Amino acid sequence: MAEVENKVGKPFKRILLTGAAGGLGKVLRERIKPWADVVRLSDVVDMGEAREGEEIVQCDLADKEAVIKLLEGVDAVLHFGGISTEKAFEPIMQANILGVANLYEALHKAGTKRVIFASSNHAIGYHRTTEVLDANSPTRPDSYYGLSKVFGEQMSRYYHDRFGIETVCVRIGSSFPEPANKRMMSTYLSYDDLTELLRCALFAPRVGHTIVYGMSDNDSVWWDNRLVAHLGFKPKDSSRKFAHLFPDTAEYPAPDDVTTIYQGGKFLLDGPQY
Ligand code: NAI
Ligand code: 15L
Repeated sequence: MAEVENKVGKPFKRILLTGAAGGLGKVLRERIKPWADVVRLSDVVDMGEAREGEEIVQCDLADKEAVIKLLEGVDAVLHFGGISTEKAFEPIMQANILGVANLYEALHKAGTKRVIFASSNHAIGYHRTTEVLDANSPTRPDSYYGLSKVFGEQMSRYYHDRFGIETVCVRIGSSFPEPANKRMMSTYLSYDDLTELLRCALFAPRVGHTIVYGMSDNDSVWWDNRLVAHLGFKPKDSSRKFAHLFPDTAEYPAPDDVTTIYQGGKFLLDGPQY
């Protein structure tokens, strides 16, 4: 932390948020402002005018020269940009694989030392819902999208081993205003808990290369964060207050439905069809 701490102002001089025009980017835009003198917001789409304490840089993550410029003067990164659902391999390769490779090369050039990578539960989506996973469980992607998140996790591990860049990979469950289905009762991550997890990941003195599951304090869990106590993350919310929305019925969940057998849910069905 010593090398990224700005002694006179807020903890960081400049934080970069990629994917700033997306669902979570919009949620985080104001919430992360107390952490840095300047928040640089980036996305491939237009984001309009910068507000106070912001810089806006429109940039395609697949454009290496643009990403190198994007990282100039950045102390820490919240990497939320990229394709966030299952698509054909080509666009995923551009945004999530080439995009992450460009990001880490640029981080190294810029001397940036701390990254929070928005990974996904779909990196482990082919594990069964009867299992409980921790940070050491093998990855089992459920889609090209999940595979690209595994790539991002491994890219960040490599850059930590090679150059000492620290990354916290957050395998986000389902971060929305409320669970949209029964599955999300297990994977729900409230916006407040997401923000707190990012704060912990940014400010923990040493994180090395950490993998953490992004979930609230839900009752039915598939993931165990005890190996990452060094982050100090204690979720305050729970999906339990939404339980009335999804009563168990004889029809649902159907026991032979793959979307209830595997943790990745319907992403399993969205992958390549031959
Ligand atoms: P989103 O799809 O709303 O936002 C992603 C943003 O990335 C979009 O604004 C999009 O324009 C931008 N983007 C796409 N391709 C790009 C490129 N080539 N260059 C630059 N920007 C590009 O997704 P959301 O929900 O905000 O998620 C943010 C991140 O968190 C994503 O990386 C997603 O995979 C991850 N995540 C989100 C979860 C959730 O529950 N919302 C769950 C698990 C992971
Ligand atoms: C994700 O990785 C997606 O980005 C998000 O849109 C949700 O589908 C989430 O996973 C989920 O599994 O609910």
